[in-house]
Amino acid sequence: MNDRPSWSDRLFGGFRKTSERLTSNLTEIVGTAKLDDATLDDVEDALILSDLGPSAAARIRAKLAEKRFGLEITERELKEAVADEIAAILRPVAKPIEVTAFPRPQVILVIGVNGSGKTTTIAKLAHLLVEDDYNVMLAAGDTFRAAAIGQLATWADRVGVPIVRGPEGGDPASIVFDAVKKGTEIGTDALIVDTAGRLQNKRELMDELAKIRKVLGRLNPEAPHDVVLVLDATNGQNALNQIDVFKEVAGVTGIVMTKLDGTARGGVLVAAAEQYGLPIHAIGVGEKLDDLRPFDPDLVARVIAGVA
Ligand SMILES: Nc1nc2c(ncn2[C@@H]2O[C@H](COP(=O)(O)OP(=O)(O)OP(=O)(O)O)[C@@H](O)[C@H]2O)c(=O)[nH]1
Ligand SMILES: [Mg+2]
Repeated sequence: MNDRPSWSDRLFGGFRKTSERLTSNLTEIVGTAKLDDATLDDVEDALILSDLGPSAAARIRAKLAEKRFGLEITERELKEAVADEIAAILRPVAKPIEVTAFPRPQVILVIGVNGSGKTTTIAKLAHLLVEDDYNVMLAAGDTFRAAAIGQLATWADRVGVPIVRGPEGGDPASIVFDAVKKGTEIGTDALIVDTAGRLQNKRELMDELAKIRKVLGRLNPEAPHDVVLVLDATNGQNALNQIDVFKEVAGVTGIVMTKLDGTARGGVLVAAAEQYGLPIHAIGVGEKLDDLRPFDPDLVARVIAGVA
């Protein structure tokens, strides 16, 4: 009845581009026997070409040099060693969202540029939390487009969670305020707030978030507890630039990387981990409800290095 590829097949799909490029390059490099400077240069180049970014590449190179310089190394050993170093970068940031807020609800603000996958990710995250027995509520804070409210409402229906919505063009801060009040009344554990993607106007985004924070502060000074940036993994380097901007403008507390299927440039996950060190809560590998999950850093590292 379900002939969709499994979660792990889809995960492999998202890292295929990165992995194929990296492993074919590593395969060419080895055969020169000893791990010397020239070989290390080639390894570093291969890592950069695979979207892992210059700083992760430099770190992995340094670790390989520290542990194995001048030693003979087989292709398999090199790939295993690279996998170990990638895992060391990913492990500290692989942190699922935890619902710990007291008082409830935990307010999770979801931000990102247009089309990065915010609304779909909210639905998937809600589903994940519902499966963990949390009471979840959505708030339609993207009042910019009429269709956005309807889209979130459809998802809320599918997931089976309540939604608080206002009119098109309404004030997102007042919707969030209403949602927190209602959530408090009905015992919501996690309130996930959709927002409009408007990177083109930083000022507007900053003002809107400041207003949401101010209004929330009256109900709960700790809120929003999470400011989750949704990134589209097919955007490569551009996704990293978005971290820079949103970190500064919106005080991002964690990342969800989505569209890690098909044409994704999965290596960017490692680049993001190395350069920013922000928690990466989950990865999305498709448009269905069960397509978002926390990730296993060791498995992802092995997939990227071609030893899974
Ligand atoms: N392949 C793939 N597509 C995805 C994934 N997540 C979201 N999408 C698709 O990406 C498109 C945009 O997703 P939305 O969730 O509407 O993005 P958004 O950030 O809310 O967009 P705006 O509200 O316009 O800012 C939709 O067609 C989604 O189905 C994913 O993990 N994989
Ligand atoms: Mg949306």
